[in-house]
Amino acid sequence: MPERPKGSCIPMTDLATIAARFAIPAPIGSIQPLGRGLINDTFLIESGGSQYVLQRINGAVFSDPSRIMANLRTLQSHLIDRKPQALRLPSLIPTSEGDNYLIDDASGSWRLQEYIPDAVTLERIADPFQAREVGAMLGRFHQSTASLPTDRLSISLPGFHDTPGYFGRLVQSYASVRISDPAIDDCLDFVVSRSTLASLLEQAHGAGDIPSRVTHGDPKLDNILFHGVTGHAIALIDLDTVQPGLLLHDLGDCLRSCCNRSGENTDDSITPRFDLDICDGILSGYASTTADLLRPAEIALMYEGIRLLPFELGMRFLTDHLDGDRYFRVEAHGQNLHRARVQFALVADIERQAEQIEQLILTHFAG
Ligand code: GN1
Ligand code: MG
Repeated sequence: MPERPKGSCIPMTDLATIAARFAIPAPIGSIQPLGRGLINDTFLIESGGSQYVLQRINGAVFSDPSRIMANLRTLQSHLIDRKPQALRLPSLIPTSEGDNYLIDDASGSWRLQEYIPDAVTLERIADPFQAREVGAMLGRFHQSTASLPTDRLSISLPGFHDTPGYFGRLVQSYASVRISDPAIDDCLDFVVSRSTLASLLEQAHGAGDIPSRVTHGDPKLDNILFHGVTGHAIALIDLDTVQPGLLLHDLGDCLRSCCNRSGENTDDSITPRFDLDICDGILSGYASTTADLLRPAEIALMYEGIRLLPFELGMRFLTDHLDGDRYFRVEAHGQNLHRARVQFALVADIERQAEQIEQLILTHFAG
């Protein structure tokens, strides 16, 4: 994989020049870095009294940004027809030439989106109301896209949830680097002792038990916007990974992010925990907006999906650490190893609470 572009090095004057090429009022006002994303470079732009989100799409990850843009258009027009309540997606602002995105002199792809006003993101879930709101939002997304045939969407990121593929690449990277680090060896033992988990959902999908559906791909807490006053979840952002996939990948990813109250970058003094009350709230909200959507096999495999996503992300972080931090943004070498350990600790806590999680699934989805 090529080196990731270094977003923090983009001079502000260049950013202003890029922003001015979109159909927004001149002159461009303030420009600030925005969000905690690990892949794209994101900036908040002010112009003509309005705010916008300017993003450079990481070309080392997304080789064909036109697919992302086509998917966004397909999704937006599907949702406009259906008008689901309280499911807003940020709209795209075209370039002055009427294109959906622009390519700069260094072949970087840029796009501009509206900045949804009155909305906030949460760093942590604080109460059951917020947990329910998260689940209800993800459910609304799945329910309202269930009638969009998956073949109308392109694959924007091939192999994105190919867990067996991630497993293979981790084993390969481990074999090819010559570092001796007990922390890495422990992680690898943890992964290898659970190798059968990697292919569980793929197999069920291959056997026709669980269908391909429209997925968000990255429904972590940062990507859900809440109304600043009412506290209701109102919008989903970061739609680059919207593509055909498995519903259980989305649900598992949302839970691994939200139920880990200490976040993806906790320090070593904190043992990451999978919070059952938050899980309860999210599943209850999700069940309330997805009546009859889930197949029995999806419900039967839900626990494994919850266990799988932190397992997969842990493997991705660990591989990137071994490969020299080429995929996920880091502040220092070692951060991806640490992130991997947090995800594996979460897997272990999920396994420790397996019975209670299965019980919550039964409570919300049986019958
Ligand atoms: C990446 O860029 P960001 O933070 O939205 C990653 C997700 C991971 C997430 C972990 C395209 O998302 O898959 O779950 O980091 N996105 C991609 O924080 O790989
Ligand atoms: Mg993302």
